[in-house]
Amino acid sequence: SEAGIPPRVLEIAEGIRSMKIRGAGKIGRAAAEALKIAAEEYAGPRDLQVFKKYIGRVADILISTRPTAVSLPNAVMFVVSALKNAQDYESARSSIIGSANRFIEESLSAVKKISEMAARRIKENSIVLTHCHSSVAVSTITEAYRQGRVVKVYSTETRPFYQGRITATQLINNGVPVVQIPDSAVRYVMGEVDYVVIGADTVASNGAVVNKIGTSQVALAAKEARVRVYVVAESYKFSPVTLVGELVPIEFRDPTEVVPEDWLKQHPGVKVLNPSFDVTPPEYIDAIVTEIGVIPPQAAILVLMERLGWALEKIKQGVS
Ligand code: RUB
Repeated sequence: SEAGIPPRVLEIAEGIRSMKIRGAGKIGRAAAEALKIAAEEYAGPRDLQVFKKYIGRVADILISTRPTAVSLPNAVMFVVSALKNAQDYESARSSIIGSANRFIEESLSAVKKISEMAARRIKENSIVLTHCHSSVAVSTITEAYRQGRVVKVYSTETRPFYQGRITATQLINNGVPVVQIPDSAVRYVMGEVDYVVIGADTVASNGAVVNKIGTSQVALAAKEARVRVYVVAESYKFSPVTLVGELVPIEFRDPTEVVPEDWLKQHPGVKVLNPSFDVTPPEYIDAIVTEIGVIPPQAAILVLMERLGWALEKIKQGVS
């Protein structure tokens, strides 16, 4: 139930659900921010157990907004795990606020580190293709452009939600020459491209990358043309539960994102499928750049062990 939960917290949850807040990193940071606000604006009894239950409810509301990006449950688990050692209500409340701040800070510094590391892997005068809108990819490409490594960027429009327009706008505002192409033109331009740089919503323990629908098609065209594919992703986009065989849930969104409602009504026999993400197998990815280093996708398990040990402990104990 949403009773007693601050309106600003519910607003953030709704923002994630409606995609006003989108992109895996932003979603994770927004969830941490929501938990922080929830702790700050808590108005219930000053009782540890009651407060823990309340934070649990907020966590559930946030996690239920969108299913695919693991940055969301990872951010929530990171913040909430601060409750573990709290002896009383006061320390519980301040540890939620403290760990939310830490998540946000570390996330932003990871994005910066990754951009610097990934930019160095792009040779001078390169042409880069990116898909959807990834803040880490935009930041990497911008950094590489400033170092003279990128001369042109192909940005796919990314139907049906057109996140590619956000990418094109941000790149051009950063001074980066950008060419917007329809998704169907990816193979047509691939012969000219030197690198594909994309973000991730979730990285599985076998190195498979879940990202915006169409990413696997981009990777396929890149492999055919022998173009390198770099994934830029913070360690909290790695999914602990995939280690024990869980699949990454793929979000399906409303048909009206694909065709207008009127048209659907006029063509009642037509079914519409709108998967929001797809899976790119590790064989199609040359490297994943994380804040702890550049790894081949097959080494994803090392990132999980180094960074998400706390989550692995929980899995071992059978708690989710
Ligand atoms: C966004 C998307 C992005 C990743 C990474 O999907 O697939 O590539 O989330 O983004 P949606 P970032 O628009 O459906 O949220 O690098 O900003 O975390």
